Amino acid sequence: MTAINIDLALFGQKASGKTVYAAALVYEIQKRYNRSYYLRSVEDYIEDRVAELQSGEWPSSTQAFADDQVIFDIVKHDNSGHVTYRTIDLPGEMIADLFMPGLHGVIWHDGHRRKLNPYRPYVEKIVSLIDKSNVFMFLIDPKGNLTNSERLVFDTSQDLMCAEVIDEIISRKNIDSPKKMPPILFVFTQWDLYQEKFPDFDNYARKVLHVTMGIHEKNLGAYAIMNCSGVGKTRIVKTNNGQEVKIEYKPNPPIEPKGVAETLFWVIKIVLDSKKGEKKNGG
Ligand SMILES: Nc1nc2c(ncn2[C@@H]2O[C@H](COP(=O)(O)OP(=O)(O)OP(=O)(O)O)[C@@H](O)[C@H]2O)c(=O)[nH]1
Ligand SMILES: [Mg+2]
Repeated sequence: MTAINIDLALFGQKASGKTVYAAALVYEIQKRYNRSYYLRSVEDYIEDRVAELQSGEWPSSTQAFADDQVIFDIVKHDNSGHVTYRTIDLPGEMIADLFMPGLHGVIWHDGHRRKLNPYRPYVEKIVSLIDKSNVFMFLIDPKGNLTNSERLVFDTSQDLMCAEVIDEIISRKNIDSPKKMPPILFVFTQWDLYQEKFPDFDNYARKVLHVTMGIHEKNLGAYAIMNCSGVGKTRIVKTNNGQEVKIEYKPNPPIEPKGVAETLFWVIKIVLDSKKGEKKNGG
């Protein structure tokens, strides 16, 4: 049997849905897939977040993570493989600063400026996570692509983050052909809120990722663009602070994650397939 070890890097800007995705995945493994998988070294805070979602509340924003924090390991019962999820927190401003072209170009490409504060610690974390990982996942917040009037705009910062990180993967891992490219998964979160607005998901997603796809589609090996919802359904909560009525969407327990475990299964399948391919080619 081929054993696989996957080190998965989870990239996503602040509020892109990393914590909800991680909590929903933990919930799915424990509830629905516990015959095939178990969890190892789950951070306590993730299990607390599952409870929070089940009580109808969103997790509070995660405090800055330590370096390359392991969120959890997912292990197959037959020990044929395991997947380690790691992430880092990237504030929205940091993503904009590092990856968006400014007056003096893109900081990410500027060997001198990326060594200066406040960029340096983030650059170091990103680079170290790239070096450690053999599968990459980008979580994309669809909200970033809507104007106040709810029209689709292009959130260049998330798109450029993907493009630049992929660029860095190619150069740091000396990738000279799509065959050697690690698997990459783009996942749009919170899809319960957006599915009706964008019924043609593929078309929507490619518009949002137009820079990344324009530059890198030819360089990518195995990749997929998916969507998920960590909670499946929400309820509307109206709060009245005396002056205005605020409308919010909150989880509507029990949660029913959609498309979450599928991201894990895609990763495992792709890595297994590529192992089989290597074997066939005598590698
Ligand atoms: N409707 C809906 N909203 C979601 C879902 N997942 C996340 N959200 C919304 O997005 C917000 C941010 O989600 P988090 O999981 O906390 O995002 P994060 O990337 O961990 O954010 P930080 O910890 O601040 O970096 C939540 O408070 C919800 O408002 C989902 O599945 N459905
Ligand atoms: Mg979080």
